[in-house]
Amino acid sequence: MARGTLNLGILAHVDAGKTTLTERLLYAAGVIDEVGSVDDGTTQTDSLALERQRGITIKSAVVSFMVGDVTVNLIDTPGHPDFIAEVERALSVLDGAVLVLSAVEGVQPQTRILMRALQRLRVPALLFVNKIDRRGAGDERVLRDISERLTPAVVAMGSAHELGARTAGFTCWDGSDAAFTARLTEVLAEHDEAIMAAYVRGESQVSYRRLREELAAQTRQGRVHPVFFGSALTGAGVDALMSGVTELLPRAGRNAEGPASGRVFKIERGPAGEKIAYVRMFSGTVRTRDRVRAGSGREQKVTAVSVFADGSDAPSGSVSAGQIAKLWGLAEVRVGDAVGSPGRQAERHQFAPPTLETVVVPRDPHDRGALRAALAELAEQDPLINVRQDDLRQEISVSLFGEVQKEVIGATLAGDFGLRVSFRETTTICIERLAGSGSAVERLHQAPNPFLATIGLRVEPGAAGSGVAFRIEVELGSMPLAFFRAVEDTVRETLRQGLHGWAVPDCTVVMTHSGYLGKHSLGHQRFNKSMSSTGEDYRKLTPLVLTSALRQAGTVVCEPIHRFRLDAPAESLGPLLALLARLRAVPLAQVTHGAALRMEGDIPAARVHQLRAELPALTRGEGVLECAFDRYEPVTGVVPARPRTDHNPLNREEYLQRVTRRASLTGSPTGPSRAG
Ligand SMILES: Nc1nc2c(ncn2[C@@H]2O[C@H](COP(=O)(O)OP(=O)(O)OP(=O)(O)O)[C@@H](O)[C@H]2O)c(=O)[nH]1
Ligand SMILES: [Mg+2]
Repeated sequence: MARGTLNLGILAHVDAGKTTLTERLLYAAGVIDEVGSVDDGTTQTDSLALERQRGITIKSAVVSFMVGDVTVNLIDTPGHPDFIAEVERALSVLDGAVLVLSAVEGVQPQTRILMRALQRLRVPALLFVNKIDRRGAGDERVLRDISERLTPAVVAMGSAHELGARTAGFTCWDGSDAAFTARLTEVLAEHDEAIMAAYVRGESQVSYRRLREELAAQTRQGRVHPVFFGSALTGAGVDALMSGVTELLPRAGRNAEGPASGRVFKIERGPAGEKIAYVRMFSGTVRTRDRVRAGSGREQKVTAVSVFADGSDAPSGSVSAGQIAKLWGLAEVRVGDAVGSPGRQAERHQFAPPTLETVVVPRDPHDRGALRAALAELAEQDPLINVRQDDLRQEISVSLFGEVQKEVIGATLAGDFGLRVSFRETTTICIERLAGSGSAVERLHQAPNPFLATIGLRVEPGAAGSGVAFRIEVELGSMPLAFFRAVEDTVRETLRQGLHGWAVPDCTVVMTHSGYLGKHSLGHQRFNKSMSSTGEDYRKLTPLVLTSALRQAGTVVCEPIHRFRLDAPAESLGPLLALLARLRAVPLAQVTHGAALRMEGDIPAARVHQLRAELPALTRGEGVLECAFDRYEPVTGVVPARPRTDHNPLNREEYLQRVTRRASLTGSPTGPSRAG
């Protein structure tokens, strides 16, 4: 039995070499006899047909290998920003990570975004500067770039030589290298008083063994990041990295006795369409035939367990704390769900949400039902696509991070579901922010409230990224809990479409008034359902009260803004500035180095695509653009509105007609006969 497990993520900007490095690590560990190639479509982890065709990773994949007595479960993640949601899901199950950089490109936008997430979550990470064999590879330059733009708490673990040549290699330093021990002392002193004292006295009396132990300790706390150099293509530096992984990164906790608790970070469908959930266990054990709760759903029976061990996964009767397994039988499970007891709270989103959306149109109108089912299945694996059905217009839309994701969704619908679709033009997803506070009340038996419920709500602005908070200011005993829950659920649902049709993501909603009509309120009369409050009353009245409160507060439509970085020939500056102005982009800084121009600035997400399209013509094909979401800002000029897809509580008369007509059709007690 293995002595420990390490769940290791490989993260990087697109194309840095994660999948190639994964291949190398598997080879070094003896799992494969031949190193596969991304360019030939023969790697272990880019196993989807689409990944092999395109040479990029789209979905996270798990492989496993043994180093000594440690089982390393490696999660190879996609680097393309359109698939950042995959990285987010992987992040929640990692014990450690290798953040890969390219020795040629250095720190790239996604590298910074990933490093920040690793630091926030305190995931210990080693850095691997890959591609030292490529022409233009640097070592000192990349190290400086890392210290300046990622973190100063880094230690190079050795030196690269013959940079830029096929023969490029990496040699680890040891205790005999004075510059190395001096650097270790300097970095480790930051969080260790004894080392600090020695450092200040200028002594070198701290033993190398002690420095190494302290390096491991601080790396495991995510305070220091050891840096390795190498080439995934030639294998240079890979053994050193492998030793670093086992020496410096922590093992998974092994609380096998506690209550079963795990998290689903990936879902796939087996050959027969059966759902397979990838789960990392944090405590306890799940066995075949156990009934476990997944997410907020019912308990479901686990029908099979396959645990990742040496190489790939193998059938097993159970999975315990620290391990990763595939579970069969959890029919209702969604990615991100907790399995068993919730244990860890669902992590908050680490990255910016998708800022684009598009309408998916089946080529054959008869496929609408099948398309809806297919997208629902894709949403189980990737909830952030946020499939929305617009009943009024008979349209289905999805959220997107970018155009590549759109192509992948189209190709997946065609390849896996036999559905041919087209997409409408991609549009930006705005949000609404409250301009102030607002409140509203509707009382039982007081016209124009046709429902048997009293609801008062106050809305207050929330900080960016804080989410929707629901608070109750009335006494909890003042009405049945189910009614409070109905109000809260409906509040969250209603806030998906604010006054202009965009979601209101950050605000506090306070319930200030409550009231209901119970079956006993009518004294001697027999219980009469049509004269007592039901959940329906609260669900139907809440949107009216909430939109009144929102109206009073007022909302401001905000659009997503990206931060861009652009490299181009200096001579294209004039035309570039003209283009940027036309695209409402704001240059913030620009420097020219000889014939090279570098510029940074802000650009509305809606215009990024156009900039990317027009750049080559302006820069003789030499322009390189990097963009990443930065923040939301109030829209200037014409405020874009999104048509509502619900019963539209903004128009009270129409809303009442809709909800009451529907109710009477379905025979619910909240029909007009009762309201009247
Ligand atoms: N010269 C050189 N090329 C490399 C090295 N590592 C990877 N490559 C090449 O870089 C390209 C991208 O490699 P991948 O391994 O797919 O990179 P990735 O980070 O997995 O890419 P995504 O998963 O799509 O983000 C491929 O053409 C590789 O052959 C290296 O060390 N040296
Ligand atoms: Mg890859």
